[in-house]
Order: sequence, then C-alpha cells, then structure tokens
Amino acid sequence: MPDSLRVLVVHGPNLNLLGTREPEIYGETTLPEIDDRLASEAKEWGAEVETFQSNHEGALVDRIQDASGWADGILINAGALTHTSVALRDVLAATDLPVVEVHLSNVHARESFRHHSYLSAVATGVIVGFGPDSYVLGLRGLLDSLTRG
Ligand code: CA2
Repeated sequence: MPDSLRVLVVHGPNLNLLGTREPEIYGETTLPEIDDRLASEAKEWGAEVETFQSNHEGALVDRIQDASGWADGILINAGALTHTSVALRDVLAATDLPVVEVHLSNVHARESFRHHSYLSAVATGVIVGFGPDSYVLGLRGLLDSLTRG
C-alpha cells in the first residue's frame, strides 16, 4: 500500500484576515474554515493536507523549499505576492512539484495590476473567482492529476 498523497497548502499575506475584514470582497468564511474544508476533502481522497499561512515572503519561500522533501503537490493562494514575487515563482519551479494556483476573487475582473500572475506559468492549473470553493476545486484538480499520474 503506497503512502497517502500529501499536499502543502500555502496562504500568502493578509489571508489570515479572511472573514474578519472586507467581507464584501472576500466573503465571510475564515481561513481556519477553509483549512477544515480542505482537510475534509483530502480525507475523502485518502490524502493529507498541511496548511501554512504567512505574511512574509521569505517564510513562504522557506516552507516551499522544505516541501520538496515530503509533499506530492502544492496548492497556493499567494495573495498580493502573486502579482509581484519572482522569488515565489522561482521556488515553486525549483521544487519540481505540481502546483495549483487559486484565488478567491476573479482577479481578471478586478484592477489591471491583478491580471498578471508571476506564478501561473509554473502552475499545472489555475482556479479563480469561486470564493472558498476555488481552494476545494483546486485541491480536487491537483489530487486527480496526482492520482492519474
Ligand atoms: O482573490 C484572491 O484570492 C487574492 O489572492 C486575494 C489577495 C489579492 O491581493 C489578490 O489580488 C487576489 C488579497 C488577500 C487579502 O485578503 C484579505 C482578506 C480580508 C481582509 C483584507 C484582505
């Protein structure tokens, strides 16, 4: 019996504020609630998730570097760093793990500076605009592609 699949879930800056500020943009669901949904979804697949949130770019880079030692894939909402961070793109590419990028909001329907992502080119897939469901859909896509090989 092979080990169960393991996914690192990465949340970038300010996502710890979800459900507490600007509910008109980001909704009322909190980050712990999203993490609980992801843990339940993973369990249905016989998989496991480990979640990590940081407001610091370097801490996110460190955690992603570490993931290449144990994770099978990465699900990431890098928040505003999506639109600025070459360092996150480089570390995601360096892990050689499949990456799914997700966003709560439809970034393409918002300000033009949110239309470009440094991460999308190194991602297997991208899901935007479905609120907290973006994470669940992204996890399903990642686990499905890992399961099918
Ligand atoms: O839609 C998304 O998931 C974003 O990644 C969210 C980022 C934004 O910079 C990206 O363009 C799109 C912002 C995360 C900030 O989250 C907050 C939550 C509650 C209150 C304030 C910020």
